[in-house]
Amino acid sequence: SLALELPRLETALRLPTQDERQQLLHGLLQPQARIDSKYFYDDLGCELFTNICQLDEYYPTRTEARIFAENRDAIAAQLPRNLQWIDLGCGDCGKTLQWLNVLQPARVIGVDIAGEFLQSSMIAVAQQHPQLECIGVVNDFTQHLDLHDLLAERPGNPPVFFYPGSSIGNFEPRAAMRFLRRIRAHCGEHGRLLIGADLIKPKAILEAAYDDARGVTAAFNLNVLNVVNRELDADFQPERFRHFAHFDAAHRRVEMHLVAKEKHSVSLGRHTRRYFGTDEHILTEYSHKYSLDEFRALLAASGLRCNHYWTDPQDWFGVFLAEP
Ligand code: AVJ
Repeated sequence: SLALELPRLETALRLPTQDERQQLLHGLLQPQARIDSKYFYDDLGCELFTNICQLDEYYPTRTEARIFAENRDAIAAQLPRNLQWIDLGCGDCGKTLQWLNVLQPARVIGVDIAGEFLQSSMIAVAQQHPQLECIGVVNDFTQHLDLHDLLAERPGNPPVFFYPGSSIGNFEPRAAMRFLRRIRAHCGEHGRLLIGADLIKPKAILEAAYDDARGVTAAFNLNVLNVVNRELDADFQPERFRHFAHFDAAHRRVEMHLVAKEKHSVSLGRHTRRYFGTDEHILTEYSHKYSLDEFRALLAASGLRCNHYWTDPQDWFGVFLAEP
């Protein structure tokens, strides 16, 4: 007869606004059209991403999971006691759940852009850990990470930011630095960042991970057009585009694009129309890859010292623990 207290959900930190619709439209009207990767994650997109994580070709999730599983105690030993655990982009909180028993945090804050998905995730965490304070924050933290007030409620509990999965790769290196500096600004003296980054490896392995045989990644990429249709009242027809992924060695990133199969035009709401020529690309995602040294240099340039890191036997993925 445990009455479940609903987890606190902070939605004050904004849902799509006029401003963001403007940005989305602006990106689509550039000579090189682009859609920010954050638009992938509607309900269907979250589900497709969960499926991607289970694909044979998509090595990052299982490689990182193995690094965590094999080093959990060693990593935990480096973290402060009575911490506040902040999961950035928590999704279903599956990764966080695996840390709770060993860390026994004072509270868990899940941050995600997908609001309803977040609420059910936080409820699930609260059900499994009735003593734990669980807070969901609906926020596009890539644009405005500001958890200062929330963290200040517990001045005695140092924040540990958990940013797994190599989502940092979505940022271009300079933007990644700005974002890491914002995290650093939340850390205080005892705060930490536990972050996963995908590492440079042969092109064929990278490209297969973003263009799987079953077409799940293609469906994930094309689904962003349905999101844009709803967001802008646009009329993209996903079947007129095809999925394309390639590794750009010069920029050290996998790029995902949607390529127009034929010349056609798309309405982007009431007063705007964009023409796409045959083979014209819409850029939908960058996924930057680093060497171990490059990623530690990025952390250092962001004011974060990395004294410990862990990897797999092939050096395919890195987990880094950083502190101000
Ligand atoms: C969630 C950003 C880490 O870049 O690998 C997976 C997203 N895109 N397959 C990645 C993604 C295509 C993923 N991140």
